[in-house]
Amino acid sequence: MTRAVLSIGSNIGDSVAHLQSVVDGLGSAVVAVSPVYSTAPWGGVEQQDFYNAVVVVDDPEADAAEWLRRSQALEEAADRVREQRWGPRSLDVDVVDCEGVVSSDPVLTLPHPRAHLRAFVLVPWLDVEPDATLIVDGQKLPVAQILDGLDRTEREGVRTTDVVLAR
Ligand code: PH2
Ligand code: MG
Ligand code: MG
Repeated sequence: MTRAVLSIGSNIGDSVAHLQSVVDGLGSAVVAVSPVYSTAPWGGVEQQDFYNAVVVVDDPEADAAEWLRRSQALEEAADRVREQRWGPRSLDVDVVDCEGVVSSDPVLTLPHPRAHLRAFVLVPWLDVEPDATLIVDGQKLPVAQILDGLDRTEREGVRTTDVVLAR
């Protein structure tokens, strides 16, 4: 297993710098970086909007556990603040998908159990992988179809920005 789709987000501190630190930290493993979106907070906690993007990575040396390890190391390097579930954070790096692997391991559930509900994940993912698929309740579905099925308010909460992450 080598290829993974990572969702990155931040709404505390210098969010653009935090997102950029992921691209920089993953280095030559980075295959694609989506545009950066400004997104309404998901999950019911009142807080600032997030910046979100998706990064696709590929490294023959890395399995899913290794992508989780690298993601957590990047969060720690950004002085991750996370006091509340679905609350504000300086940097969140989530493994969304790893070559379609399905795992209910509580340490790393794959695919990400809420990715299919979140326009802030699906919209940037489609930018870099228009034919992406995601397994939802055991069914492999086109990400574009999943996004179409979300509430309009959820989709409209994801807005384009001028921010570009440097490769
Ligand atoms: N992350 C959360 C909770 N809510 N909302 C948006 N828009 N973007 C996020 O990255 C996000 C969120 C906790 O992981
Ligand atoms: Mg998250
Ligand atoms: Mg997370």
